[in-house]
Order: sequence, then C-alpha cells, then structure tokens
Amino acid sequence: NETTPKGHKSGFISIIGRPNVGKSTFLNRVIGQKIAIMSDKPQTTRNKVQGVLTTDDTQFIFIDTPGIHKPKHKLGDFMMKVAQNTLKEVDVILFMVNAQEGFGRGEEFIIEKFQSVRTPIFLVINKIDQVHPDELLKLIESYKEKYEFSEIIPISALEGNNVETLLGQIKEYIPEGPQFYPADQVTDHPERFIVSELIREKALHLTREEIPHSLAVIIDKMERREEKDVVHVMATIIVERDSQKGIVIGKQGKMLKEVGKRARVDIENLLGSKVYLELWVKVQKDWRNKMSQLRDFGFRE
Ligand code: GDP
Ligand code: MG
Ligand code: K
Repeated sequence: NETTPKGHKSGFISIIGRPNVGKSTFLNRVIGQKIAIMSDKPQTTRNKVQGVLTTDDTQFIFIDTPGIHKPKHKLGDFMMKVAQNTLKEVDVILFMVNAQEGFGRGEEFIIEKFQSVRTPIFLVINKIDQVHPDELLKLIESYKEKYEFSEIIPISALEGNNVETLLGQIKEYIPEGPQFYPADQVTDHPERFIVSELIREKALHLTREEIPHSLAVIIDKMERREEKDVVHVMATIIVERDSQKGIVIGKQGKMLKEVGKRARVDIENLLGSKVYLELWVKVQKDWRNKMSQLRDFGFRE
C-alpha cells in the first residue's frame, strides 16, 4: 500500500472478559477520554470501533466484541457467533481477568471459545494493585495450565502500571498498515467520525453523477438521551455551490429525506440504539481550499 509510511503499523484489537474486570477503565486510560460512553450498548450486527489510539508509528483500533459471555437467552447464541467471528478477524485478542479472582467458570467458558481461534491471545491480568505478588504468580500458573497464551501481562488499568508494556507487546503482533482513521478526530469520539462518513457515503451515492466529491459532513451534535434511549444526531452536509444544495435537498426535500433514512439505519446498527437524525445542508464556497476547516470536517486526503 503506497499510502502506508514505511514501518507504520495498524491493527485491530478486541478486549474480552467478564463484566467489571476493567475493560472500560483500560480503554479510557489508553485512549485518554471517556470514549466508552456511546459504546456501552451491546449491538447485534457488526463490529464496532470502541476507540482508536494513534501514535507516531502505530494505530491501535479497539473493536467491541459483544456477547462472548455465557448466553442467557436465544439472542445470546447469535451474539456468540458474531463475537466468535470477530475474534477470528482481529489481530490480537486481549483476554482480561481480575487478579483478585481465581480462575472460575466464566473464564473457563470463554477459554473454551478460544480453541477454534488462531488469533494471538494475550492474558491481561488487571487490578494487580490489589494483590500480593505471590498470589499473582500463583494465578499466572493456573492460567498457564488452561491455555497457551501468546503473552501474559499483569497490569493495573486504574493506576497505569505496565500499560505501556502491554501496548508495546500488542505492537509486536500487529501488521504493517496505514492509518485507517485520522489522528485527531477519531481519538476523542470515534463514532462521530464514522457517523459523518456514513452520511457522506449515502449522500454521495444517491446524488452520484451530479455531485462529485465536493461534499463534506460535520456532526454538530451527538447526544444520548438516556430517558428515551435514543441518540440524537444533528449533522450538516456542506456543499460548494447553491445548485448542489438544491440537488442534495431534492424536490420537496425528497433527496435529503432519503439520505437521512438510509444513513439512520446504518447509524442505528453502529450505535446499537434508536437514532433521531436531523440533517441540514449548507453552502460554503471553495471549502476544499480551506485547509483548517477541512480538518474540522474530518476530511482525509
Ligand atoms: P468493565 O465492566 O470490564 O468495563 O469494568 P470497568 O472498567 O467498568 O471497571 C469495573 C470496576 O473496577 C470499576 O470500579 C473500576 O474502577 C475498577 N477497576 C478497573 N481497573 C482497575 C484496576 O486496575 N485496579 C483497581 N483497583 N480497580 C480497577
Ligand atoms: Mg465496561
Ligand atoms: K487457539
């Protein structure tokens, strides 16, 4: 890939583990933001980016893996298949456990699923700030008997101990590749960028021949309304000329309505909840020449 700088790496990582082992704490520490807020809903259809960490030479893309836990109902079986497929597609799996708890049935159940997976699996023992080193060594021994992990790394997600080491090890296992996501936008709100791309894709697709690539989408607002369990998205489609604005809106707003309808379906799948999507269209002459604004639009070259 000629857009990949020499030696640049990028990879997909999935963190799995029982509730409360510290997955969100770890992600928040690594990404440095409360990125998990929008991602807390489980979703059924496809892989979801939870967060992206971009360093000078590596992009770590963390993917959500819903439903690896013991299924409680029918949907559970389906979710399990989705999860298992995800496990086969990522570059590294982090299996996170709590250092304070011994090997239990929950862990056993997850490890069984690993037998059919070739992806490198790290055992990440979290909350080491809470245990004596002797205890930790014993726990490591018991896990070694159960499965041949590619790496075993004890950390404290809360205090940050050994987190850098873990990232360094992950890097060893991920392939060369380009930056899939822009360094600035995605880190603080991964879904914002993806949502704008989804809207842009629909608008470009539907207006195909008439509007070339002079179309950008800004997310003005993205907010979860807990009481109604709805995510409210307000977005503006930016075009360069008045005539393009007319095309995007369409006769009696028909085109814009269709763009919104199609984008909404995808965004709902992405976020795993109902979405209220409000779309606006704005003309901004020569926006492509305005580099600083381009960055605000999340535009990649
Ligand atoms: P998740 O359900 O796996 O996402 O777990 P959370 O990240 O929500 O963490 C569950 C609880 O464990 C929270 O109260 C965290 O503050 C706590 N926790 C997470 N990591 C650590 C750690 O390294 N040390 C300690 N002492 N507590 C932690
Ligand atoms: Mg969590
Ligand atoms: K395996």
